[in-house]
Amino acid sequence: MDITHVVKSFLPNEEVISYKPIGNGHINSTYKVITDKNQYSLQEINTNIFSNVNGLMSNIDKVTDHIKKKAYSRGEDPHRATLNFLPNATTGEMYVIADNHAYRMYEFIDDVFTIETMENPTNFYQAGLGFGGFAKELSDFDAGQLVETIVNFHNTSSRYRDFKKAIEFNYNNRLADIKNEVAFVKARKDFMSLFVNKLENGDLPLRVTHNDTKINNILFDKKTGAPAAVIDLDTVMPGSYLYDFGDAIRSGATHAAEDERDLSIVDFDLELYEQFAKGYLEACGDYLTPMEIKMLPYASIMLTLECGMRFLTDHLNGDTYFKVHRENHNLDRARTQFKLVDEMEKHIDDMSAIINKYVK
Ligand code: ADP
Ligand code: GN1
Ligand code: MG
Repeated sequence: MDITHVVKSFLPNEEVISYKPIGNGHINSTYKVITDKNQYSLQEINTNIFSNVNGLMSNIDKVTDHIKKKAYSRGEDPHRATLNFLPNATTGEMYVIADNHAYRMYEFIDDVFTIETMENPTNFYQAGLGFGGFAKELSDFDAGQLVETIVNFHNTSSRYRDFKKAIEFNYNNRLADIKNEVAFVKARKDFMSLFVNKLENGDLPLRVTHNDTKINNILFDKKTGAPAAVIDLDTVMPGSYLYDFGDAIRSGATHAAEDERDLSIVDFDLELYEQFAKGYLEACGDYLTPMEIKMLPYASIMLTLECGMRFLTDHLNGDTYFKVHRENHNLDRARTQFKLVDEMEKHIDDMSAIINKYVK
């Protein structure tokens, strides 16, 4: 698809030299754009999923502004510390609607790398510093300023209700082949309300969180290996620190890809877990309440179970939410997540011991 005219609507005075799709996100489509003057990311926002583009971009504008001001006051480069979006040249808005799609553009950050599958514990320690740093940066940001871009996003009980509906829907009788996976989820129904209840009764505080801390959503500095910027900010909204900690562990404390078909190589690596926990608590441990700390070991299980259940739900719904690239892709993804949950459950005491080791 030709996106030159979209780029031109943001940058009327620059010539597009080239563009190519980048990243492996399941929701939006991202392109790297090179013009005669600079490099950018152009992103098509999936408006079936993010229906309130105005609210979403207003969230991102406020949050990135907050992070930029802090970076600036520390003498750091605000153009590397977070994403810098371009206003549309015609409308002045931070996005544009073209050909029935919503697009936004932001500066491409140079000399960084991203990681799809974690291999090096040092990188995961740095990711802990990065995501913990993000929590710290936003600890004084008023959650009331943000809209919920996806309602009940990490409400695991509500996700379970969606799963039950998908079982009824049963696209193409897919249920017939996934009895074990369905039973695996159902056996954990009661656990799913653990955080939901505590957030509702005030035992857990509401925070400003990222909510999609997959390890490919952080940029690392090529020269130092240190975290540069946390990206993919569509789901930044009120949430719990437990979500961000848990989702990073889900995606990073394993050597296997999220869609690995050979389950024998899907491992939960405690060494990786420890390195992330160390970095995370070093960065924001002082901001956590005793209840958040107590719940941290359960966070990885909750977020991995929830994600696996969401993949299975989408499989049962006929693959309408996550992008799929092969037959049974969502089912393969669900299976890796359940294998991880199984492994994590066996190591709950080890996870608690690690958290206690790094709590100040
Ligand atoms: P998606 O929704 O497709 O996951 P992301 O915002 O996470 O979109 O971007 C996808 C990938 O593109 C990232 O993992 C990263 O490798 C690269 N990328 C995105 N934005 C930038 C940027 N500003 N600077 C450098 N790389 C980027
Ligand atoms: C989606 O967009 P991406 O790929 O970073 C999803 C996350 C899931 C993740 C699983 C808005 O994230 O919630 O954890 O896939 N994002 C949305 O890989 O649903
Ligand atoms: Mg992403």
